[in-house]
Amino acid sequence: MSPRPLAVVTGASSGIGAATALRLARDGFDVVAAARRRDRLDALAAQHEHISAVTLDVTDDASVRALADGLDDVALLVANAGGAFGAEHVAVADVEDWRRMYDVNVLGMLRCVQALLPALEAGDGGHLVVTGSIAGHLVYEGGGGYVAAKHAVAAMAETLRLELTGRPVRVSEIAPGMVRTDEFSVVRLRGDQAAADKVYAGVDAPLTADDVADCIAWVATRPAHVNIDLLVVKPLAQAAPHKVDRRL
Ligand code: 8X3
Repeated sequence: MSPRPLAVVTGASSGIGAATALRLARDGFDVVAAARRRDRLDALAAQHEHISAVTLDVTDDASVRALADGLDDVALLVANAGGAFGAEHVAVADVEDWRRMYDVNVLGMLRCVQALLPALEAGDGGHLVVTGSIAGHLVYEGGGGYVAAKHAVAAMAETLRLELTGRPVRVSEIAPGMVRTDEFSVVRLRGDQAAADKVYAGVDAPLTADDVADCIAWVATRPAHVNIDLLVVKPLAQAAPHKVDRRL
């Protein structure tokens, strides 16, 4: 029996990352589920024999190097770690929030790509799938640092695709719109659960983490010569970040 291809998923302790790790394991990958919160990763790994947990902080060079050490043939890197901190207008935004968003979303992806690129190129080649956002392609009031960071993620994916031409590494971006997860909006809105609930108020069916995992799995399982550059996915109720059908 041929060995299962290896996938590394960052930000795998919750939401899209956790759903993607589970989906890829079910689809035939060996999955390294990497994130900061070890207890959650262990609970995820307990759900499937082909998921192993690795503690990872994408803002820490040494932590990313430790992840890459010993991984010499990676078929798929899902660079998913990220998040939004704050929803203030640019004029009053907190510089520290912007710094953190840039560090996690942009530099975190950069660190992981640099560390794992040799392993992605090894063997039959590899595939980098980055979790972007519609916020990487459109802007909206209050999007501020998150919009800026996700634009940088989209730009990095496109730049990498150019720079890796001729090398055996596909580069894809998944750009979801409204996804209801336990944490994304609560973290963005500084723990205010009521405000987070309002983001999805009256929306018939926001995307789920499983919906996005389904897109990632599809992109990752096309034939090796097929590169899906960008997959934008939104719920039926959402035409744009601020154009949402709400039945209130
Ligand atoms: C999250 C989508 O619309 O909140 O990545 O920016 S949005």
